[in-house]
Amino acid sequence: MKNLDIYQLYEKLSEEEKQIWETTHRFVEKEFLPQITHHHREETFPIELIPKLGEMGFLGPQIPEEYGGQNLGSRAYGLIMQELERGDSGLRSFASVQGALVMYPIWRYGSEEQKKKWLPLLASGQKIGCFGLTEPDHGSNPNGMTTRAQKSEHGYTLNGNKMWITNGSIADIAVIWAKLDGEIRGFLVEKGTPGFKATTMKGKFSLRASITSELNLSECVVSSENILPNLPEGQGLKAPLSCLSQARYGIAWGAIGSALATFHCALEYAQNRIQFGKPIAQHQIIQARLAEMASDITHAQLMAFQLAELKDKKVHPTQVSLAKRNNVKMAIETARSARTILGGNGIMDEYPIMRHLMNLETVLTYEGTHDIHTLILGQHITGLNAFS
Ligand code: TGC
Ligand code: FAD
Repeated sequence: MKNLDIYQLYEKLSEEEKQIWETTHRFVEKEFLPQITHHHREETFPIELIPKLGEMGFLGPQIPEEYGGQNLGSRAYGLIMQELERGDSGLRSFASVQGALVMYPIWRYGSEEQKKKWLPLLASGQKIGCFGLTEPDHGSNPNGMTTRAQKSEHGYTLNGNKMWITNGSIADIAVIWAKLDGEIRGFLVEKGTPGFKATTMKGKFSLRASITSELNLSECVVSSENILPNLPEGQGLKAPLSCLSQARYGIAWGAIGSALATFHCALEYAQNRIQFGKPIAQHQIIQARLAEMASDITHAQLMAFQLAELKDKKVHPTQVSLAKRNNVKMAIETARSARTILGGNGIMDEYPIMRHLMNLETVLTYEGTHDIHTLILGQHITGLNAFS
């Protein structure tokens, strides 16, 4: 397996972690990469691979075994995300949404019945989930959401619209965040519930191998058993934000995978492409680019390894923001530099670079934009809140 490990960080991995890392890598190489160009061109996701993703243990790996997970440590979880995103950000997104944004809230805030009913099915990939927080008019500021829940005779009636929802139109279950008497609560909305509609969004230049949808809830009635009950009163946005922390952590590792893909592609190309009578890798400016990439990737790896240790003990959301922000920026800059090294060939889908570069424009935006994470850090440093 190609890796970049100048600081010998991966030598710290346990045998189990190494095995998980290598197995994920092999799976992506053999089963996913041969199909990605087709799916990227067609704007489709390889849905037939979903049960396999479950079988391999990529869906909700940190969920306890009694609910179908593997109770893995944070470093093993990170390595899975790294290798999935080395394939494509859309593949990592699928696993992030299923594990961090659907299984995690059900596990953390759901009833025992909800956990027993949904978690094993989601872990095995027999059922697909989505997470509806963002709305057409409320992206960076989800607290302003206008989706409403009202207590009704048969349970709760939901009204509102969600936008940019990964897996929305292929999902069997949607975790919908809505305000009930002014308080943000989570609801499980099953596919086929009258008044619930999911429409696939087409025309994305980024994350093309991932399904993104709009959700419409119009007088949509869910039963009383479909509210996530274990969400302490007054938590407000804290509950959905706690899910985002799980997914942002995965992105911090995933971005390294994307950067490794573009770095190795550029390195191999530079070693073989002859200009002015020698491999371009022998020209100083190309070496400078490769050195910059290697240095930035190493920096990101150090952050991810340290963040994994913190996450297994106690991690603060700001620590997650720092790594998501840094590592995605690192990956997009690495991809841009790699694209330059390939010259004209860099824009062709015969190579993975342009696909990663386009994907990373989304990764830079979702789960909190780069600038929102800058302001989260700014607040931590100055003690002053730029959002209010
Ligand atoms: P604020 O007052 O800062 O926070 C409210 C309460 O929540 C606490 N908190 C968190 N808790 C857990 N995890 C986090 N990450 C947390 N961040 C904040 C906070 O301490 C506070 O608690 P308390 O006890 O003091 O009340 O809330 P705010 O309304 O000012 O919002 C701040 C802001 C802008 C940082 C937040 O709204 C934000 O993060 N916005 C970005 C929105 C976002 O990331 N959306 C993502 C949607 S999902 C998605 O993109 C999925 S992509 C699919 C894929 O991953 O593939
Ligand atoms: P806006 O919030 O309108 O931001 C526009 C610009 O203004 C950005 O540059 C932003 O940084 C800036 N800005 C906003 N507020 C401030 C401020 N206070 N100070 C300075 N600058 C500011 N959401 C889900 O809920 N579930 C999903 O599964 C999901 N999947 C997604 C998949 C894709 C492909 C994409 C593109 C998005 C997805 N999202 C999902 C939504 C994503 O989280 C939002 O796009 C993101 O939070 C930004 O919201 P917005 O697009 O409305 O941009």
